[in-house]
Amino acid sequence: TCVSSKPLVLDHDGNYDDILVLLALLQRSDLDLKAVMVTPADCELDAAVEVTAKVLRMLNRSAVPVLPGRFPARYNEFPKVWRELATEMLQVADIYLQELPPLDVKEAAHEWLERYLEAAEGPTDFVLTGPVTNLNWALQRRPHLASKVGRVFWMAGAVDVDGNIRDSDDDKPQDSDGSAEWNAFWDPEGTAELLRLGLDLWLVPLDATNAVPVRKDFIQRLDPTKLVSRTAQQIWAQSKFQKSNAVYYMWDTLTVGLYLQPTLCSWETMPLQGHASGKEQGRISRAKNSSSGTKVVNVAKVTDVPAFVEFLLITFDQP
Ligand code: AGV
Ligand code: CA
Repeated sequence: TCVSSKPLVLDHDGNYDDILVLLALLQRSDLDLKAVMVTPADCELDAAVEVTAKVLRMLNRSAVPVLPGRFPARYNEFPKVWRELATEMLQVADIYLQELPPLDVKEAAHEWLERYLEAAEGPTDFVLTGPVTNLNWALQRRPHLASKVGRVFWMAGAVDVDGNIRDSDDDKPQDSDGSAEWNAFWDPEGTAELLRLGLDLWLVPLDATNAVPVRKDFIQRLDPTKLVSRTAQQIWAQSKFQKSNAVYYMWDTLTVGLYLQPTLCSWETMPLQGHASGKEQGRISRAKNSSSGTKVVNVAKVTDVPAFVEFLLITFDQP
């Protein structure tokens, strides 16, 4: 680890694009990945933890701790068919072939995080590609730890566009008006609380990710002679979404791309609020002004899609 490398924590929730985010971050020698937290939201936790540990093993980074999130869904469970996708990824050849000693994790993600931030000297960046429950828990309990938090890139919300919780076949989210995005919807109270903290928050909502559906030509351009590109290609090749009409977006991969290169899109700075309950629970919307306890956030708007796709391919192709 070189002196100038940036400390970073990833908190993901085990879906296809979450694992692609992990692959992308591990390609960067300028980052010091301190830990990977896995939130039990859009995944089966054990499978997602195992995929994470095997990817770290594959890229010779077994020393990076993998911490399971121990807060279950309070109200809004993700659809089962989506949560099963982490198990599918365990079948991907390059991941499957990794031998792992039995995972023996004693510490929960939120406990590790509190301990880590207490001990940290400088600020740590966060890339969050699932709900924000762990980070919010630590900061609600120990508000002074906010000074240890650097830039926070979070895939969540639908500010000026429709939400996506109705995209599931389940008719379960009935008590919702459909305005929320899933990562925010899973923990509406945590979402509302986090937005009030005034962090250096860079939000990547559906407003931006709607422009980046996963396309076949992108999958075909991944170079099968390079380990990480091949693994990414295998993940897409065996995925269920390829066989259905469902649209899968580069939600989380856009978020990591913008973390690594913020100039790939335009940003608008605005006061935002989260809706903690009722039909709008999980919704993230523009607030009238920043005086009513709402804080200003950088929100991703319009991405240079070809430049982003190039960037992602180059990142995955690094030897
Ligand atoms: O709402 C987007 C978030 C992202 O973090 N996740 C998937 C990404 O990892 C939830 C989600 C929305 N639609 C989905 C999702 C779908 N069709 N399949 C799986 N997950
Ligand atoms: Ca995710």
